Amino acid sequence: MIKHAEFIKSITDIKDAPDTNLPEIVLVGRSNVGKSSFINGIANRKSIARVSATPGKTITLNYYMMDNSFYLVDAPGYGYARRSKSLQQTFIQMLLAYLELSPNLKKVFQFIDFKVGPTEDDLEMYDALLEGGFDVSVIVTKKDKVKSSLRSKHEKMIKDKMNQPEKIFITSSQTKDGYDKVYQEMILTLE
Ligand SMILES: Nc1nc2c(ncn2[C@@H]2O[C@H](COP(=O)(O)OP(=O)(O)OP(=O)(O)O)[C@@H](O)[C@H]2O)c(=O)[nH]1
Ligand SMILES: [Mg+2]
Repeated sequence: MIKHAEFIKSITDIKDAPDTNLPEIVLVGRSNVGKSSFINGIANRKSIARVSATPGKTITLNYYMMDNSFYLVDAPGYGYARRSKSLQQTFIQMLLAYLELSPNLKKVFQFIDFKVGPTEDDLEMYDALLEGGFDVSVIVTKKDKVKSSLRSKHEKMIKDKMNQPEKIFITSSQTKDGYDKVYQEMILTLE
């Protein structure tokens, strides 16, 4: 697991990205799906990344350096209805610019809520990422919120809607379920 995590910087313009050439993994998903919580969980830190019960907490691209060897990049979520259309557009543009212009981007983690399942926005983003040729892993969050008797049904529903993703991890930031496997997947990025 991650031994050392360090917050490096927040940016809104991709030209301000760190110039250290370390590989990057970006976290993409709906507001409130649990992207920032995932960073805290995998880094074993209570609040290196800011988390909130209110959607819309993350509003910049935030670089976290893991074990001095790669970055996790936290991004603002999409699909937060109470945000103005123009602000939602601003965040989407920022993410798209990042995806297009980051030479060290190695992998995209697409986040999906286990209880909610993939939304229209999620499926649109996921398809666009595959279309764009990105290496995408699906990180399903909040496993603990679904009763164990319903979990296999939810898992099947998500896999069916997403057309059987090649790489999919069912996780919980509460119990750390699935984190070992996601960590292994992150390590592959460095090879
Ligand atoms: N029960 C449970 N709650 C979770 C889990 N992951 C995240 N949460 C909760 O979900 C809420 C949103 O989490 P965040 O990590 O802030 O979500 P985000 O995707 O970063 O949201 P934005 O910054 O708005 O894009 C918080 O109240 C978290 O505590 C999980 O695995 N289980
Ligand atoms: Mg966040």
